[in-house]
Amino acid sequence: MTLGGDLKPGDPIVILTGAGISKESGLATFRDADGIWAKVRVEDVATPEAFRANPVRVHDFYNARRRQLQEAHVEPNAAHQALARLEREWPGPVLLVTQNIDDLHERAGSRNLIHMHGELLRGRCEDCGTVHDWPGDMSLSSPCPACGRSSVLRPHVVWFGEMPLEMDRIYAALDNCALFLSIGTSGNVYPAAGFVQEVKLQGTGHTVELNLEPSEGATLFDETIHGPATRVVPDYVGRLLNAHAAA
Ligand code: BJW
Repeated sequence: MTLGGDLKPGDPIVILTGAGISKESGLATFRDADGIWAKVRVEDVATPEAFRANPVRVHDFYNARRRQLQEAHVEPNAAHQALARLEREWPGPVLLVTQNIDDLHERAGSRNLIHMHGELLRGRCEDCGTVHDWPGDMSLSSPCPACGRSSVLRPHVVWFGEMPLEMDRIYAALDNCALFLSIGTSGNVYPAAGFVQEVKLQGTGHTVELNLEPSEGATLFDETIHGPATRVVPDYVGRLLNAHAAA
């Protein structure tokens, strides 16, 4: 078997990324010992119930993360850049599905990208449904730019119990892909954690995990590569492009 299974130039590739890919850019993961959930409780900030009960606390949590994301030292790293390179140079479709709400993939140059858990730099009006770019702080007194009402804006993110975004497009791509890469995710949160099984059940894709350590679902993958994303992702992408350029 060649690198990437029986992958041929032009075959479709789907990549799933999680918080681990942005860790070396200075953004915390969720479930590591120094992660976000070690400092705040999920049920206080990442459910619709938490937002209804205490919108100020939830806005404060996302405002702080929005400010941090725009600090000068937070930049795409070599792993984000390698995935953008893969999209540019692979002679077939490459769909990048990220659970991350940061914008580091876009900044690195990825274009065929789905933010299945939403985007930190956007806000959504719960009244008129309009989604707006929102780089600054958000509060109860921020009026919706479309309908003008206050106390209706929320972060454009997917909380527990809510439906992730663009699932039909994601499942169609998973069912048709020849290679599925899962990068920097612990495999704790569904539906993303079930994507590897979807590829195995519905499709014929070769599945590879690239993560710092074995994830919850590591044994479900055909191949696992463990190490920091800034090392293992550029290395894997380089080998994949070289192998198929030489083929
Ligand atoms: C490195 C590294 C380095 C570190 N290099 N790697 C019971 C059973 C099954 C499911 C459920 C259940 N009860 C409820 C559910 C559903 C629920 C769920 O999954 N709960 C589980 C906790 C059990 N899911 C939902 O509610 C979702 N909606 C849903 O299911 O709708 C119904 C539906 C069903 C079927 C189809 C379609 C729809 C919504 C989930 C929303 C998640 N939201 C959050 C927060 C919002 C965004 C934000 O604030 O940022 O999204 S939670 C948080 O976890 C965030 C992340 O995107 C998500 C995943 O985390 P991720 O990315 O995996 O991070 P970590 O920290 O967990 O892992 C990082 C990894 O990186 C680690 O492995 C490290 O080792 C590694 N790493 N440094 C490489 N340098």
